[in-house]
Amino acid sequence: MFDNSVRSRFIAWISALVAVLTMPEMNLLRADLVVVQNSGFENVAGSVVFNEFTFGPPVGWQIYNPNGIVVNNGVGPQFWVGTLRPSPPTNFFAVPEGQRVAILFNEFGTGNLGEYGLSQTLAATLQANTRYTLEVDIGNIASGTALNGQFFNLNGFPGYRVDLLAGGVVIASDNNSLAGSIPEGEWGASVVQFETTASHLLLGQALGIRLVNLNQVDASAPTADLEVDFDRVRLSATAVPEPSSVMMVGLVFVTGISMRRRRVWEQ
Ligand SMILES: [Ca+2]
Ligand SMILES: [Ca+2]
Repeated sequence: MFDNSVRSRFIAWISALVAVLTMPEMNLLRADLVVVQNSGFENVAGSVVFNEFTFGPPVGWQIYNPNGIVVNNGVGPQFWVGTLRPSPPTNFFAVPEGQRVAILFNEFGTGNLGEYGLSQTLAATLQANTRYTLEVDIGNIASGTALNGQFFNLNGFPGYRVDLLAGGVVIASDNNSLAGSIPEGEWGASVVQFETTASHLLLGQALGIRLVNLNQVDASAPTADLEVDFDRVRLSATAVPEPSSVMMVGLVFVTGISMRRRRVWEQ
């Protein structure tokens, strides 16, 4: 059993350890936000504006179109990539950030033709000994009538994926983990985490983010249009101590404790 004196010293050592680990000079356990351009999709310069919608990729983002199905010209199968300025409670009960959200929309009859989405390559590069946390709000849009009077059946949810990339290679994903848990008209929080050690093949390569509509027909709503919405993209990087740093701090810690205990016993 520690007496009060030892307990107070123990607490002092724990406090000192925490202070050391969080010192800026040590660059340990400190989360830095990584710059994501237009992370809330409010900047739609250059897009086609139609009432509450804009069509075309929001500033800073590119259309991800691996199956060649996104045309965005109003002709043929309709796949619309752009933004929506909802008027709650129509479509959504709330907007996570600002006024606009990103939309990945395709009409009934074009489901199951493959995935598509938005992507962005960041200025930041993959760093060693770093924990990355990518957070995105995922929206399950509810059916509603647009300002032009057109009703959209948006029942169900076609599935989503959020990818974190380095050098164009996916290094971590949230593959539709929130499916079935976001009610119509509401938002869920997607989290993707990835941690590097001292070495990784893609260190120094540009980081990237990809937001995907899986475009899967929902069996509970087989005649609905298919849409996933996104907002509030955040990426943080936290330096994690190298094992050698941890061992050094731990050694100092244990040595300090044992010296303190020996002094107490010698009293
Ligand atoms: Ca927004
Ligand atoms: Ca829906």
